[in-house]
Amino acid sequence: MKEITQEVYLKWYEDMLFWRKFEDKLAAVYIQQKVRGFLHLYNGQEAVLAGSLHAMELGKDRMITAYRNHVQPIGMGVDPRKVMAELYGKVTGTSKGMGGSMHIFSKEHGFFGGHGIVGGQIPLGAGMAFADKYFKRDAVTLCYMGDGAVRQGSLHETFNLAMLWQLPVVFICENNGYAMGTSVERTAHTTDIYKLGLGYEMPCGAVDGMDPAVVAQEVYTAVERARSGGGPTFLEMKTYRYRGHSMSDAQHYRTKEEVEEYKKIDPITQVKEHLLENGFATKDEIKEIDRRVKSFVSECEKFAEESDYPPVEQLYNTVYEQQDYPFLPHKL
Ligand SMILES: Cc1ncc(C[n+]2csc(CCOP(=O)(O)OP(=O)(O)O)c2C)c(N)n1
Ligand SMILES: [Mg+2]
Repeated sequence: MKEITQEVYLKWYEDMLFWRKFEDKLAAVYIQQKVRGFLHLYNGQEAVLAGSLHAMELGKDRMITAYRNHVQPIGMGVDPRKVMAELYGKVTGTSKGMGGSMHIFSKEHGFFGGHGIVGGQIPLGAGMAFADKYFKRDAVTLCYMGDGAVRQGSLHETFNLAMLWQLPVVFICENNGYAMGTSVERTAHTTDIYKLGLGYEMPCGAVDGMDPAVVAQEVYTAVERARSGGGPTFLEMKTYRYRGHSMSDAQHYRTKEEVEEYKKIDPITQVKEHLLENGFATKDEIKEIDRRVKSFVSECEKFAEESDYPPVEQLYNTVYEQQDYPFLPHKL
């Protein structure tokens, strides 16, 4: 694996802080009703993404995830201003404002969404890996899912075929403890989620998902296994989300104390402490990064605010239409 140097830690700090503040801004503008529909935030889970990105080959490998999907495309190189504009429903967004929060997508950057059907991306991720193997492309797919999604039957169909065909895919469960308001303990006999891989003899294991260095190492091993023809891996990232499931979650299912406990192992704080303790950055240098992050988030907000809504003619551009069917409303 590429060495985890001072530069990597500095990048992790700046990236993770940017993702956190970007989403804090989204929460603020959501309350002002500038962003509408559902909004699921990733706050707390950032180390899973930061570590994974270090283990991947950007420009070649692919990523697919569920609806908690605003910062992953940014990590893969999509312009954050376009992501913010998409959330605002503006024409300058990644899908011309027609996708919104749950459907960020950029084929160019290898980011394949953005899926609102729980577990829907699991077979799709395997399908992407199948295509890469079939066309002999040297790419690996990282397919993310929640602890709730692993209870979908399609996971089992996918795991079976992924092993049978030795597909170049890494399945990553982000176990944040809850599926909406329901804890893993309330719904599952096997609470060690990684063990679901055992039934298929898929290499699997649990990982500290709050430390990007640990994530990077484990994901790298899995990615290299996939790339060298060794087939899939299933990793369970032990992580936590600080905010509710979505913006409309009153969070009656957990205590404030529980959330505070997890904040003690916050990935951004951990990386900041690593930077300071190892003399990789001074307090002033950290302040400078914080300032840069804040200003870039404001720039994204301004870009989204000042962009136009899509023209009304765009409404039907992405809708399937049978040419000889006369009863579409815009044709009446
Ligand atoms: C097939 C399907 N069933 C139910 C829902 C409603 N739903 C949306 S998110 C969610 C919980 C998923 O939890 P998890 O997989 O742990 O992901 P997290 O939100 O924690 O990231 C449910 C049940 C849905 N979107 N799709
Ligand atoms: Mg969950």
